[in-house]
Amino acid sequence: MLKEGFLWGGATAANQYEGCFDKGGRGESIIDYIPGGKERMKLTRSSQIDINNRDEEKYVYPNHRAVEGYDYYLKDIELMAEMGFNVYRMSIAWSRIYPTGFEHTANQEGIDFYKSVFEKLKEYNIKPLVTISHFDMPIAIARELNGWLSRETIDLYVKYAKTIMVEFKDYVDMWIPFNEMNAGMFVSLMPLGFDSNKYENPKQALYQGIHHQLVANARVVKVGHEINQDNQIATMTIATASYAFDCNPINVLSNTIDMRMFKYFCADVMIKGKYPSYATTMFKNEGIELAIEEEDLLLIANNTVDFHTFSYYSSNVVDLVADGKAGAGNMLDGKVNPFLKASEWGWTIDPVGLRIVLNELYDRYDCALMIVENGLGAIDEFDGTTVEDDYRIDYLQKHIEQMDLAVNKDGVNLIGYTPWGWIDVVSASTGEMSKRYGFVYVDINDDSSGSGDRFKKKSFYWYKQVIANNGFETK
Ligand code: BGP
Repeated sequence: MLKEGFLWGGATAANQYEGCFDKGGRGESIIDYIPGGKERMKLTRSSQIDINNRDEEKYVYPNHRAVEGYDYYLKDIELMAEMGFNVYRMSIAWSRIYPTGFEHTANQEGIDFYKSVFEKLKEYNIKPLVTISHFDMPIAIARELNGWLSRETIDLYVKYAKTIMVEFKDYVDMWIPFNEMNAGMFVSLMPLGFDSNKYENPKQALYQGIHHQLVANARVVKVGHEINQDNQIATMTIATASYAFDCNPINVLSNTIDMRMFKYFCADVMIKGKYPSYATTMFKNEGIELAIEEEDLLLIANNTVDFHTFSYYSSNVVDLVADGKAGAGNMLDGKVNPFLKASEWGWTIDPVGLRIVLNELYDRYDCALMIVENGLGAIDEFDGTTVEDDYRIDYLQKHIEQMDLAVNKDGVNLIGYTPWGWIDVVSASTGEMSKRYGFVYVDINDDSSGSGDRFKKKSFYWYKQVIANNGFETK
């Protein structure tokens, strides 16, 4: 069982949940130009997304409607309360607050909308954990400044972050400036607001973008602590478990080196307050020259985060020597692990990997940890009233058991758990609705048709019981 006061809840992001992309004075966001469908990542990675035009004949844009959280939130919060949530990880849509990002005054309708979300959460004693930027920059910043490639974006972002931290001071004291900052290393458009492949040195472009985010993160930590000294501000990265395929030292070494840059680099800078030597050495060796101003490093050193949050879905296998079969996962496409099964989308299911990651992170950072995304994307058979999702219960139960072991056998300081898409939302990597994670089924299809009605799945009642018991006994 987990500690008294453990944070139990669920997670969503504005761009995948709210929909209503043209309501409430919201400006257009980068996600409004990214089509849905299995080809989404391929299109994004091969520079085929046009951020100036939509091709509505050829593509669907499922994030426009998403699951209409903008209209349904009051009812949805009641469902969270019924399950016993005491935390809700959500994000604010930047373009609801500053429609283009360049305005000097915030959009009052956007502020009012989130105030009413927070009021409702307060009524049920559900603590908001707010992501400030979750893959949805205003499109005008992407078009005019190339998103995070430009240093000017830092000021626009800090203005936005400051506005919401002041406006929502009475409601929110847990913040995540950036969702999965290390995602930018694999696909730059959504997290960074520009396509790194269009630059002569793509790696240099993306690390420059990440540097600007790291500076912005430090500025938000500074400002956030000034606005409210109780504010707790966190990193958020993808934390996959990663294994060498075998004991061939070449594979072991390659796994260590790959993971250092992917899994740790962003968190190392935000938690330890400096660029690690493995990164600066890699930059030097690969001819990556970043524009870093002197004050940046001081700012980063003096404004480290308060805790570390991460997503965990699957694990990865590194095999440089044998010709292992290719697998899939959250951003990483390693080799297939012969000991593990995978989801319908090929993401390896590895609960023990979660315990490994919890231990690795706690050993490395010695700070409070929170799992802010975890879950199984699966095809649900909806029978008109519910879904018998035993496969989802099985996945979550096994991961919660490993959390328990990490806490009670290994001594990890884990403070909370918010499984991804507690209610079905549009998938980030494929834009599909049919890749469902929720305890609550939403009647919306891949082409955005459907009533939008909500139905409790079997896992809804199961998770309610888990929360009521504060986890379960593990041996
Ligand atoms: C993470 C994102 C989320 C979420 C999740 C599941 O990378 O932070 O936004 O969607 O992955 O991924 P998917 O929706 O592609 O299954």
